[in-house]
Amino acid sequence: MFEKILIANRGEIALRIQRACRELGVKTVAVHSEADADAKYVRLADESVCIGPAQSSASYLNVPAIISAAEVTDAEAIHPGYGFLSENADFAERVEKSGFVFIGPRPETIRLMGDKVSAKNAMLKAGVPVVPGVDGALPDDPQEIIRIARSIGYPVIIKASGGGGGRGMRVVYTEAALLNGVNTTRAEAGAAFGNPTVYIEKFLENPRHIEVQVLADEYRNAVSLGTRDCSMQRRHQKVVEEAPAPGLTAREVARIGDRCAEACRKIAYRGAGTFEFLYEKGEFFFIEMNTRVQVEHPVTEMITGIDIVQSQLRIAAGEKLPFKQRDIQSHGHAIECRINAEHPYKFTPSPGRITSWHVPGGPGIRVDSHAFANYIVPPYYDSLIGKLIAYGDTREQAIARMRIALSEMVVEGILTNLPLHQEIMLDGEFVRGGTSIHYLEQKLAQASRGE
Ligand code: MV4
Repeated sequence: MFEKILIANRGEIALRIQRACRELGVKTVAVHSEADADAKYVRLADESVCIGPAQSSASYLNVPAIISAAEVTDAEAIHPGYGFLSENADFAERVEKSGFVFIGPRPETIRLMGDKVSAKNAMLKAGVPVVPGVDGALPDDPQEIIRIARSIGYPVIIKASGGGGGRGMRVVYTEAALLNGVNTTRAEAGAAFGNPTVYIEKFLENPRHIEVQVLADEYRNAVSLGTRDCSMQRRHQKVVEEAPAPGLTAREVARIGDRCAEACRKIAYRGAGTFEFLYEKGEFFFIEMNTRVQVEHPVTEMITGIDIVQSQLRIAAGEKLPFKQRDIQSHGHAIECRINAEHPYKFTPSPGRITSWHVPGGPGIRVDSHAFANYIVPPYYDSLIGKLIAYGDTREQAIARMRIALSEMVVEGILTNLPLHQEIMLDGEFVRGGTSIHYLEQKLAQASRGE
């Protein structure tokens, strides 16, 4: 195991990674911006280095400053967390070229998955079900484009190969709108990602967003840790996640999980990863792969008992996975509410001083947060101030515990989305389980019309 690693991130995930390090006896170096100098994860780290001013482009995205911090502190490896540089293949390469271990997949794998056309082709080849379409990038010839869209059938969705996570896509319902749609998406993609390549898929109208967590070591051992349902989202920001995805049969979960694990072996995947699927009418369709630890990883940890962040460190240190697929069992149900510093219904950010902070507890409750009373939520970064996770033997029990936890939680001085979470946990359709990716936006639109 490493003696010391550098954590190239901030907020709750910086603290989460530190906790994994502490348990493994690994020393930690926190890097931070000027705005985060007094943060909890900076105080708790063994060492800390200021890497630049508040804005992320000058600090948490400042590659030379991060590499220098690793050099001066003698760190052996760098954990990128999520967001920031976590899926930047050039960064991973720079880390390795500088003689450090990147705690994540190989740079080539990150690059493969960052390009959505190559990711989809790799998955198709590896036996993972993908959204019906025509594999590969869309050609330039307008007649060809029209022919391809006809063969798929309308509506179709045009996606930028350099996009992902909801950036650079456009739905087209008729042939009349097709070529304009393609040209506009190309132009936007060229400007936003420096890559005008687009591809086209059948547009699934009312799917769920279900993902599969995997772990793979350097020796082509790979396991699936089951599913998560992340359909409760607004504008591509997840609000509530749960594991396992409700309503799926054990056979379905085992089947898709095995496909993902097999794909990991085929592409020699290394580390923790997530296969994102759209799920509609009993079928899974791959859309993207995330090559990092995700915000919602705790729900999978709760139902499998496996520490995903510790696993990342062990894999990066060259250890073999200590379990086979048959050793992995899922028990009970876990739900995560993302607590954001924002207006609960307008969603405008609400940075500032937290004057009062009380977190819930009791059986099955976990709180992952870097916040505390008198902490000042800076205005420069995302609004996530913590995650409330409730575990239960059944989904009903997890929901019941989450309702109680939400009622115990007190955050004063800033606005939070706690009231929205209270409402979701009482929502009849949520309680039933299996709502689509459009459910929350529809519910919010109805509420704002006073229905
Ligand atoms: C789709 C889709 C419907 N059909 N692809 C949005 C994020 C990116 N990861 C892929 N996305 C979608 N791709 C086809 N063929 C609908 C979405 C989508 C979505 C997906 C997951 C979670 C939230 C979403 C919200 C709107 C649209």
